[in-house]
Amino acid sequence: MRNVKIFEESEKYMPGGVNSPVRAFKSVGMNPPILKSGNGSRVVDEEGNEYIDFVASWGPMILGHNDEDVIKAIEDMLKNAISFGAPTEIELKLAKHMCETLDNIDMIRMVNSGTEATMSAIKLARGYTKRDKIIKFAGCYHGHFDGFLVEAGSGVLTEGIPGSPGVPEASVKNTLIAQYNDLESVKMLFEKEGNEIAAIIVEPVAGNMGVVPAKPEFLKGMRELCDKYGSLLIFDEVMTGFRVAYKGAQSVYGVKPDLTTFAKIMGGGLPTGAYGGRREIMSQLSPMGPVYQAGTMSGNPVVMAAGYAALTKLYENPKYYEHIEEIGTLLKEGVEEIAKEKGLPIVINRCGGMITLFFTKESKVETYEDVKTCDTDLFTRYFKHMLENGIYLPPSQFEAMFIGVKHSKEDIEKFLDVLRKF
Ligand code: KE4
Repeated sequence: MRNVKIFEESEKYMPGGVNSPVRAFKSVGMNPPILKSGNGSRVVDEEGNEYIDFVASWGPMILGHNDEDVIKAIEDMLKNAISFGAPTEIELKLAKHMCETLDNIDMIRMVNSGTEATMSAIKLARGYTKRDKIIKFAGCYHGHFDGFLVEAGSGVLTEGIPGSPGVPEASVKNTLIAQYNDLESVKMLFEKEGNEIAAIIVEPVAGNMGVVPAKPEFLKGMRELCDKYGSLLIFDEVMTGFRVAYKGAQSVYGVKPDLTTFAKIMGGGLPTGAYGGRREIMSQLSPMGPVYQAGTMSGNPVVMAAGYAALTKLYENPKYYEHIEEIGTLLKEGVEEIAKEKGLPIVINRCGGMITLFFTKESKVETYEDVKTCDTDLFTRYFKHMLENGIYLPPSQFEAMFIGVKHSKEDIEKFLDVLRKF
């Protein structure tokens, strides 16, 4: 009973026993396994139970746990450096690699989390346009920055919190809410106050209400609105970057954002984030320009070494994405077959290695309204059954599960067998 013993003691010293709310498994009403080790597609808890891991640290571990190249890069860097707070060559190598291998990044700034990336991108957009208002979408989550905690997704949606205490009205009065995949709802806001809108921030494939891919005309239409009103289009690719394709969702849709935010995969499993885009915008950032953003651990050499190892490995092995596409298709088709066979109300949305099984009677899930029709009690029963049978999933209907390079066809067959028993 080590899992319970450890978790109960954790609850004494850390609020909810965790350092990030979704990990507490509150929404599924159970104590979480305490994980001890990971290897490839597997994780093992403190009681020796092994699971096939479809959480992947909420996205970062696309190469699988204990990747030998990432580990070696970290070990080699540690021989010389942990942290200096000074320029290093390794941060240049990662920055240069991202600017050269991604399509719409002239310059990039490293930070320490996805939230830091998105809040900094918003500040930069406001500084560059000299406007205050931003548009975000109900059900999308861009981190815990005050200005975003309005009808957010992920843990805010999972916990059913309308916003969050501690966020003054002043912090959200400049945040306008539109509806995902509903271009009209965006157009209306621009017609009303377009010349005050600094930016739109959007998940080009939503992952935080569960996976809901954008309709192509939705993203294209927002690009045109931003061009018309002089606002910036920010793609939050914290989850989709290096996930739905190496070059992210923007390469899948062929829509060019002005700024892009990254995190998760780009750190190889260590804490990091970044934002980047057109030179004329990025050059507004201190010390080059007047917009101030800073960070003691930004560009940490050990983190940069891990990220550089991960991204170069992904870039040099395009067949990794073919593998993910192949087993992702296997999973989707298998789930649809079982749902039909057993009369299970499931809609499965997938984009690359990002997948969500929605427990809804609807025939499709394309909007936040569709998402809200889900039966979270049925999801909870599914979640518990899968966990008891060695399948480790995100403990929320409003999250994405992830498949990566080290997931095998056998892993997918096991998932489908356990689902069939459910
Ligand atoms: P972090 O600050 O948690 O590194 O990143 C915030 C963030 C920003 N943008 C998108 C699209 C994101 O998905 C996230 C964080 N994702 C959640 C999972 N849906 C992190 C899990 C957690 O909160 O523990």
